[in-house]
Amino acid sequence: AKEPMRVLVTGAAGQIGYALVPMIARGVMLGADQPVILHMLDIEFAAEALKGVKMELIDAAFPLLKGVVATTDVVEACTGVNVAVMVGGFPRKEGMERKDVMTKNVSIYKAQASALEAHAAPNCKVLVVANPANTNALILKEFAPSIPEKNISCLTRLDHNRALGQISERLGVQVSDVKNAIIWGNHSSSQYPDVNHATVKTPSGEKPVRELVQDDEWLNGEFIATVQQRGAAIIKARKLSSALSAASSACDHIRDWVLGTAEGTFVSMGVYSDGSYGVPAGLIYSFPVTCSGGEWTIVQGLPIDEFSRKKMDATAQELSEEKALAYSCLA
Ligand code: NAX
Repeated sequence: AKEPMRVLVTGAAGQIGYALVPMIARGVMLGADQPVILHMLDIEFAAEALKGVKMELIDAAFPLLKGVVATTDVVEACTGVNVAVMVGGFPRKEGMERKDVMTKNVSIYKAQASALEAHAAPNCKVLVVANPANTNALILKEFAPSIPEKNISCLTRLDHNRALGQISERLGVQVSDVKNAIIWGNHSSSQYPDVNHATVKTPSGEKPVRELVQDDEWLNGEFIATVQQRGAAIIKARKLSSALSAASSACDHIRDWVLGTAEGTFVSMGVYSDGSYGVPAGLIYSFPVTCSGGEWTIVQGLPIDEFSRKKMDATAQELSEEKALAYSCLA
């Protein structure tokens, strides 16, 4: 039998946490043969609710779940973890300045970076979900210099999955037959959902999405806007932000990272830019990646047209500005 893996979920008493922890305990994230020990962190304000989540995890009698740590102590939460999913953060409330929200999150991610660096298992893989996800991940990277940069990522898989979902709805095909969409850049409305390399499995082989949709105006307009604005549309409908889809996508992100992507398939991950595709190095930017042996690699050599170039640069520009803002909040 495999040794249990320790998985940290911060903000575990929140909405996404509530959807995510049972998925992890069922093996959706790390596989049906992988026992897990859940580490759940939240703040004092949510400590009672967190206890309730722990009670439910016990009540669900998950066969793979070998232990639950529910705590408000960041050191206890981070100790020995192999995977860290950072969902906790300070949300933007109505009337709040961007800078004030950034200041709160910078201080949270700086402190949690230090705790992970000092106490997590060697080679711990980190996924930041909490917004601003790319910049929180960058702060975490900067303040945990001994964690290799290849181990720090942010979630854009939800946006990626949204793009696959929109194509599947439009064409009336199974979403599992659609692949290789790309989310470039920031997990924000400046992201660029790109289907220039996306394909659909058909009885006569794989066909490019553009060839099947035959409507470039829709693909270059409404499709992009729908994916960019999907989070807001969910809030409007549910009066709450995306939770089950975020949790499921976080599992997809970690599963593919740890267990590998299928041959010929790439996925989107926010990772530390090495300058690929002319994206400034030193940003956490969403790229197309393949994963193997527990490591991601940016897909190289995809042709980029002028339309894409502009959109990729615009979202990089926004990330550079966010980075500058984050640094100004450190002072
Ligand atoms: P909730 O407000 O329901 O939950 C957040 C939880 O984090 C709360 O229980 C809160 O007490 C806790 N928390 C706050 N500060 C903390 C700290 N310092 N340490 C530990 N826990 C702390 O939000 P929820 O809907 O679960 O969303 C969580 C985050 O995910 C938000 O930042 C949200 O913007 C972000 N999202 C990111 C997505 C992505 O694709 N990257 C999509 C979904 C979501 O919007």
